[in-house]
Amino acid sequence: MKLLVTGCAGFIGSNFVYYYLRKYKDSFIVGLDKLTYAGNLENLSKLTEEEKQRFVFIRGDINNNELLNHIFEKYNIDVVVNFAAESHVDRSIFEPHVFIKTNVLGVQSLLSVAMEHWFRGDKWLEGKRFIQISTDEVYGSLGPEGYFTENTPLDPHSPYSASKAGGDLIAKAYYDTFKMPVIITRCSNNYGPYQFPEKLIPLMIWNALNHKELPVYGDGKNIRDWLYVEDHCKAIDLVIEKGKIGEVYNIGGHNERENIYVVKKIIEVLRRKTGDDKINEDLIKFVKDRPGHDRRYAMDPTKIQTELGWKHTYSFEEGLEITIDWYLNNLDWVRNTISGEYLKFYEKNYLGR
Ligand code: NAD
Ligand code: TDX
Repeated sequence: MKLLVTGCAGFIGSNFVYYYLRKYKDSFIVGLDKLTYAGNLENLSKLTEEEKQRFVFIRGDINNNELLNHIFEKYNIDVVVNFAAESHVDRSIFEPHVFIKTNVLGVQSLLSVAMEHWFRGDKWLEGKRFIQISTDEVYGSLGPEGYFTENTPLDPHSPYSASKAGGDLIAKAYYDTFKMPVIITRCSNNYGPYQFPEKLIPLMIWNALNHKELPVYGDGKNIRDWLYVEDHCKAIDLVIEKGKIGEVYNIGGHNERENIYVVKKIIEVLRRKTGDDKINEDLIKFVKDRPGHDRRYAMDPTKIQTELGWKHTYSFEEGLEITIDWYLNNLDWVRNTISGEYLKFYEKNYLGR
């Protein structure tokens, strides 16, 4: 099976490349990534020599149809897994246009090029799949009760979630109109190794280790439904194998936590692991709320559980322990990532190959 994994140098994309190459020894992945500030090839530096034989990296934009055509022609792609996106809500408030460009127009480019190569005569080639990786945020915000199901109407509030909803709708339109083999997955908040330290969990870990303020938006009682990234990768694997085309699958592990709980838990675990008493709750600072801040996300994953047999394996507290250990063991990675040094890794190891 030949996969095109876009956004392969980002957080979830890189975790997925490891997961898939290790599980399927006959698989081959073409990884495409623009290497924005969030894409870091150091994330893939743990591939073994054998795995590197089954992985090709191409630096490029999902909006570049010429490049996409070249990739489809050269590699005879079976499955597209589209992780490439601008992914941070706060950034979308300041520069929405790049979100629309990648998360909406980029999806359309990928769909149209895949269609050009997969639709022959009057039918689709066998076994092709286009997996659009989306998010619970497209459903908007919940009150204290209830869950998002696949039938919950889309009601995005941030430029990020609106752009993801736009990508979903154009992907759905390719199925509705052309019967393209598209599947959309919507996952809740991920956490784990290689997450860029702008997102809540790695940001709090890094700031706490450096005795810097821990900025909690609003009253800290917004709720997110946390999923360890490996559980997300397993779900995508199942969707590729058994998912029904034209369908949407919600992914979440019933791990709802208030933000303030998450921050206090990080402090507790970090202090225990480092023995550093300066890591304490005095570091918490309640700051101005994020504009349009969604109050609560919670996924109903019944469909993927009953139809595809998926189940999450890690509780939030288990996943957080593993994640904190990973960050403690990879402090240089964080330093490189936030200083921009990561591009040197690309220049040294990949340019001119
Ligand atoms: P990330 O920001 O860590 O990685 C995104 C990657 O896409 C980066 O490597 C970046 O360089 C690349 N990229 C950006 N624009 C590109 C373009 N135009 N062409 C090619 N590559 C480009 O994001 P992530 O957290 O790994 O998220 C991956 C996907 O999963 C996104 O589609 C996101 O919407 C979705 N998602 C994320 C979460 C989460 O909690 N992180 C939850 C649900 C869904
Ligand atoms: O400094 C902070 N303080 C704070 O209180 C940051 C960065 C965040 N927060 C809050 C905002 C959210 O309620 O923590 C929660 C989590 O924030 P983020 O890590 O920015 O994630 P979120 O906005 O929930 O979006 C994430 O999950 C869904 C990903 O970034 C998206 O890509 C994904 O689609």
